[in-house]
Amino acid sequence: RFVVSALVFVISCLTLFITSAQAQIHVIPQPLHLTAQKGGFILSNKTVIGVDQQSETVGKYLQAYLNRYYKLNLKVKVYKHIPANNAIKLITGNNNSIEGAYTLSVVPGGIKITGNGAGVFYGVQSLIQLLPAKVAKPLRVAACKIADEPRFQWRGLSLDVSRHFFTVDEVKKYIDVMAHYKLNVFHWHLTDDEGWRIQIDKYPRLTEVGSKISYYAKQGKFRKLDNLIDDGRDGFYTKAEIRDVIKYAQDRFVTILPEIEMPGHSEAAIFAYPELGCQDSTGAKHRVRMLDPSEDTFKFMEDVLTEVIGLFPNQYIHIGGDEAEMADWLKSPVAVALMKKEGLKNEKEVQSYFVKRIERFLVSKNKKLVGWDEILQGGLAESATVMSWQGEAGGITAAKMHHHVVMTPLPYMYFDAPQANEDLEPIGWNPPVTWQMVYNYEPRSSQLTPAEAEYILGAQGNIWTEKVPNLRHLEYMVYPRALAVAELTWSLKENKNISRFEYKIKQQYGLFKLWNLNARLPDIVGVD
Ligand code: TNX
Repeated sequence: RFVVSALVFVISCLTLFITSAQAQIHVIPQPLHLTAQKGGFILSNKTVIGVDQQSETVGKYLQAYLNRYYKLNLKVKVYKHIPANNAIKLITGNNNSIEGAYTLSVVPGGIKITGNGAGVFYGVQSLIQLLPAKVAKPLRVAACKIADEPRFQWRGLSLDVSRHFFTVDEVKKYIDVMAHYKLNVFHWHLTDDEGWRIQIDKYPRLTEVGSKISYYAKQGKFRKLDNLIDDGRDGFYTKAEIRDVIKYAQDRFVTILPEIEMPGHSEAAIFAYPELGCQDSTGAKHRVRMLDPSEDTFKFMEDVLTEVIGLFPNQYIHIGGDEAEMADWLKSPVAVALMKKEGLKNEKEVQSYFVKRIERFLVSKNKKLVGWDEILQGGLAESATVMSWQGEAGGITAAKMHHHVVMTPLPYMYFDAPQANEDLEPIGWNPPVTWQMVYNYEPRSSQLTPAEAEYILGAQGNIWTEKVPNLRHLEYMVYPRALAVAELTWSLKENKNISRFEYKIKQQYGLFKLWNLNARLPDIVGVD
């Protein structure tokens, strides 16, 4: 009996040892190659962060992170002039040309990260996940080797700041967490019926009036906002604030995709400039959400987009295009005259004309147009990228037409949906979307040939904030589902494993606490 008990004891010790070793080398999203090794590296105030010219910003980012969360004061120095030992070296350049690829090696003597572009930054993100989630002494990082690269170039997350406004600091925290999980496109939904959120110099009423919809609704001067919880939240970003957020995102290798909605979802803009709204033959406003396809509207949109382009350096601009109440145009003399002049057969062709004209304008400014899948109706603009939200059909059609596609289908990628049985969760739109449903989603549909599937740039989680009144609630809705988006867009299909992922998200709670992130706990809690 003694032998048996001794054996059981040895086996449990071994299991404990193996699992605790494993517990420290989990990373979200799952790296391409990850091997645990013996031993570990102890980080202290004597550790030096070694950088080159290109990796200096990332070095300073790591320095600030270690100071903020672990109260460490590390020096950043040029790596060629530092001792071989007790250093974290951030080296620009390796032989993997995929944007974001990196290597990370942790040995008892030190840490080395190599990569091009965002690669060094992503190596640092993996390192951050290897650190203990609590301020501990010694601060030990388990030895390992990682060689990693992303599967998709578009790893997105949206935020609707129209239905409820979110402050610059809140947006920065959102971007911070995205970057921790190697998400790289922040889709900023800046305008909608319930609020215009971006300063435009040429049209000051957009912010003077259009950003205060909740106020006007309370005054009885705007319709009742009964589709919004807490009646919305007013506010807007000045240009200086937008530039600040863009720089902040750039330092974290996050590209911002700004969205300016047209021709529907434009009630706030029309409230500020009523002459842009769709009018019937009596001149009365027929519907308040639709822009008329008038020359004044095109001039307005081109002016607005010119200022937006002046702010955002990235190549893509999102022009909305969803849920336009196109039938309204059939009662508008302006639209009817346009149909006659341009030989447009129906309202869908008017929408197509509208989007194509805006596309030509964006292309003339060296930008690429992104729109929701409704822009397929009536004929797709020549170089448009389609965001497929009403299921996958629009995206599949667009990919077959050799257009780029971002998959954001409602049944898997909508984080305004509750995360489980609706009775137990905060009120949301649509049937529940569990993190498991998100995790199992495959952006490259089997209906596409391998060549067509190449047009799928990636996928994105979307959150609409009609029912999301504040940051705590937002974080609850977005996490952990956004971590599933990170893994399905970054990691190879063959490298996904849902039970390991469940273990990993539980393991992240230490970090969530450290970051003060209000993520939803899955039903089995208890992993530290
Ligand atoms: C549809 S998704 C919309 C949003 C709403 C959302 C609610 C999309 C392109 N348009 O304006 O907020 O449904 O789930």
